[in-house]
Amino acid sequence: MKSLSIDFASGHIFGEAVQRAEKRLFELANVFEDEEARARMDQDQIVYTVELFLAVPEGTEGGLFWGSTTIQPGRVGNEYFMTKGHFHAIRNRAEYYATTSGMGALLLMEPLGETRAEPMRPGSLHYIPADTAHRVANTGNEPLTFLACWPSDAGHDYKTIERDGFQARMVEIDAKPQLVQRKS
Ligand code: S6P
Ligand code: ZN
Repeated sequence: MKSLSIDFASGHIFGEAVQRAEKRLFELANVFEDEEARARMDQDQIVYTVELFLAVPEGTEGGLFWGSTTIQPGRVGNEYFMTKGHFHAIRNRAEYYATTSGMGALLLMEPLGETRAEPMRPGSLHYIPADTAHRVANTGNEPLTFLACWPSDAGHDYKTIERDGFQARMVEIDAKPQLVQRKS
């Protein structure tokens, strides 16, 4: 196998086969509650970066993928910068997240919408069960980096989240991160 390494201090992964993708504000239309605030911000601003090592072709049964995500500190209105969030396309595929630096919250949403948050801090390890949508918010003042490992056939269903959103959002209230449930 070609060389592949992790710097555990920073959480970044390195190697010829590592792919890198950036998500900028213009790619996150309608993700945050305050869409007008997002539209007024610098659209080229990077919200998060993903480094990926796909050991086998996507969709292969029985393999594992490895990734590292860094979310910049920032907010859209009072809502913290966060990932788009997704269910896995094959719903019964689980995943691990492990935080290397920064402070954040892992939002976990069950199929009927029940949403909880697990605090992320350096060293925190998170098991994302099957059938659970996941999204991470950076609630701190520095970049938040976490490692991820998931099955190579899991796939991503972004459409359900684009349509329905999460039932709760991580927002800053009185200078503190709080999980606010959507009024239904
Ligand atoms: C993949 C895994 C992560 C995310 C990444 C970005 O299953 O959960 O690598 O892809 O954190 O989040 P998102 O929601 O934009 O894919
Ligand atoms: Zn995932």
